[in-house]
Amino acid sequence: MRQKVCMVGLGYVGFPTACVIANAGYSVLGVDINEKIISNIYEGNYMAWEPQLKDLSIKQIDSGNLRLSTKIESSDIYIITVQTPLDRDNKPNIFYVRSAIETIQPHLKNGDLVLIESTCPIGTTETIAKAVRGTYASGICLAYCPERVLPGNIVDELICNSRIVGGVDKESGMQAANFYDSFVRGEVEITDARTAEAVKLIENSYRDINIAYANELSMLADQVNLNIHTLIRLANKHPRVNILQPGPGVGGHCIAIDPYFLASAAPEFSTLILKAREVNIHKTNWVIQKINKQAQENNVKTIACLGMSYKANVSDTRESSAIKIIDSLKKDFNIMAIDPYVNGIVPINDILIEADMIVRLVAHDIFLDIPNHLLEKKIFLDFTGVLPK
Ligand code: SAJ
Repeated sequence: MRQKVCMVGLGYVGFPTACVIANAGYSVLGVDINEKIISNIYEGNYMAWEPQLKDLSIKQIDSGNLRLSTKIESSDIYIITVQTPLDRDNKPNIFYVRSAIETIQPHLKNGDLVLIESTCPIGTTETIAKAVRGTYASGICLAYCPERVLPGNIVDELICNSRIVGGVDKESGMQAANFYDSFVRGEVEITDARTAEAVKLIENSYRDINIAYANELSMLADQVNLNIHTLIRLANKHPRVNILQPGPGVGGHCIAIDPYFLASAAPEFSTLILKAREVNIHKTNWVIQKINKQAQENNVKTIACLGMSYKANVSDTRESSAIKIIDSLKKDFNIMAIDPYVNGIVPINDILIEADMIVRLVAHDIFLDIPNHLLEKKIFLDFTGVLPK
């Protein structure tokens, strides 16, 4: 008989994962407490920026392999993909993971497999395993299996990326690996749950630290009148140097968040990790100051801000630096914020004509080829790290 999978949380990871698993032949129930998400999925306008996802989801829903509901049903495998936000004091909050576990608990039976994909502080899965096995069936397998997908290319990355599966014991690791092996083409490597939790956090902190270096260099270069694009391009010709691109700050729900999860394990040994966060946050404030200064010196009244999402070619605005910048500029200037992914398609050229100043905050493809005549007699500032044409 086909195995039944219950995907708890249909966010930007849970929904595409549910589709990919359904496509691999499992009978999948996608569950979310937010009815709006479910109706958006049925209407075909959920995560519209992900190539392949719409076709894949329609196919899986039509075939009956993928069903959607606000209620959990008894299954063989449960995958937790709910959000794990930060509290005000930057402490990880795993309320939604705990609550998801509580909701599935009455359905759990010996032999079931529970997989946690949500980003978690080190030790979470072991603590949950003790509670679940102690209260309910001791024969339940549990593993922490972080996702590594890059928004904008999720379906391919879900299938092709390698995976780490961290079992709370040997049997759990084996069961989890067998499951992911059935639909992932990349390598699936078994480790323990705490290591798997930490691996996810060090991957994203690594990227945050590297972006912080690029962001710091961009401010330093500006101070000493050097071109940051030329500097990075030339430095990257060294065979062992690969500096990333500076931007208006780091957004999204992963890289701007996960370093705090990692640092919470041992703050006294997380100096560099937390400093990188500070640098990336400071970069956003630096951009705001830069725009303000230029605008005031040139008596600017209307600024067109290109981009609102947290990165190029997606509509996700979580932790978006562009939004922070726009909100701050709104206090002193007339702001026209344009983002086809976030506030719909607008006649960009008409808007640009009206602006005294144009600020590019997100490198959406559509913003990369602004005709030169629209920029003439305008102040044009670019903070996307994209090389000027
Ligand atoms: N950014 C820069 N300069 C760069 C690269 C990125 O300023 O050179 C900025 C982006 O504009 C954006 C932020 O960093 O604001 C994060 O974007 P991203 O594309 O680096 O990463 P995410 O948050 O979309 O996805 C990351 C990925 N992690 C890594 O690359 C290590 C992804 O593989 C993870 O699955 C995802 O986090 C996650 O869910 O944790």
